[in-house]
Amino acid sequence: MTASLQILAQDGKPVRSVPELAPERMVELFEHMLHVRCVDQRMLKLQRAGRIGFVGTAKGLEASIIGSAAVLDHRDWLWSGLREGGAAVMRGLPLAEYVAQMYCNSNDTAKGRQMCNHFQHKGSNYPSWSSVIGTQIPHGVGAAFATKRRGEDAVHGIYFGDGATSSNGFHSGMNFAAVWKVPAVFVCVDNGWAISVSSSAQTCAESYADKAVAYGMPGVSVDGNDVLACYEATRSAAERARAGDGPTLVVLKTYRMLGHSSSDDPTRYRDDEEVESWAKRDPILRLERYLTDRGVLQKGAREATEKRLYAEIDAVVHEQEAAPRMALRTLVEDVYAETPRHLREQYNAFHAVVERRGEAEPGDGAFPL
Ligand SMILES: Cc1ncc(C[n+]2csc(CCOP(=O)(O)OP(=O)(O)O)c2C)c(N)n1
Ligand SMILES: [Mg+2]
Repeated sequence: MTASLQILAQDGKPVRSVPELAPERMVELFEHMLHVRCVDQRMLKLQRAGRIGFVGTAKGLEASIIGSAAVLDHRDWLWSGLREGGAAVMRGLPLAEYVAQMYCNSNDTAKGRQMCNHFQHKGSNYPSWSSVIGTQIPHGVGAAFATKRRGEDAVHGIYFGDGATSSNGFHSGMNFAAVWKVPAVFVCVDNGWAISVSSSAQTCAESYADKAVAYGMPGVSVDGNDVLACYEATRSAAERARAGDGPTLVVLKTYRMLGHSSSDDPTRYRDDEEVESWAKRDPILRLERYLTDRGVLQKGAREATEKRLYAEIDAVVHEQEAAPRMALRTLVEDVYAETPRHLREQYNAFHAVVERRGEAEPGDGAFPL
């Protein structure tokens, strides 16, 4: 069985050599992790207040998401599972677009066609989420194969959860990736649960990393609450992929601190003691301790950063909440070069209902038939 890589113990003390990262870079990682947590916290409040429809948080997973994605550069691609929106923000997805997607307003680049909390960003090679579990795995492998055939040097970070390892996409993706030796890093964020199915009930294998052996690629297990270990394991996997040596499976063992989503009540299927034991392994606190011990972070730095982040996030939220909603006509206007009669008729019938309910806005008017 593969031993789990750890660099920092929970008290912040290194247990092996620390990756060569400038102190400023470590502070950046710390701030990105805090950003993920602050954004989640705000989104959850907005959802509870009925201002947005749905949220799935990454609380507890910040080290896994930020530490691994920090390795990918601007050439690279990030194929998301369900919780890497914060990594996309770190890689260039503007927070305004992130929040617009939450509101499905007129600034939403998915044009309100996606469920909220499903992001995409062309500028940073971040394809649209699919919450059909595991489908991004063969998509990412296909794109990585294209990269290889074109002789380009991008690496594809393909993310998925523990639950997704039971999907057909996992098997076919892993198999093709190894056979074709594509430049991919498979990042399995094992967060303990797939909705109400515990990670230990998901597989009979001793470790998720062991699954790599059957496909003929290396598999590594990592302490997913240790941002430096996540960084180091993904860095060497990405280096291997870029050198043309093929894919690696990196398994980040962490814990989903909150429910599966804002629609879930985890107290129905898991014990408080389990959650409390993971609260003691908080990934942000671990890096904070390390950086404080080294004198890189001063006392009170975290509070000051949180204050600044919340102010920035709130400003974006206010701006996006005030933005107009996506025009209703876009429902039928994007499909054909000219909207055909049957779609115009359907739209007009829909518009009549909206008007009757007093919810029509200027510009929503019926099509001439
Ligand atoms: C093909 C498919 N089956 C079932 C679902 C319902 N579903 C949504 S999320 C989820 C669990 C995913 O668990 P995991 O892969 O561990 O990701 P996590 O939510 O923990 O990040 C399931 C079963 C789905 N979206 N797609
Ligand atoms: Mg999971």
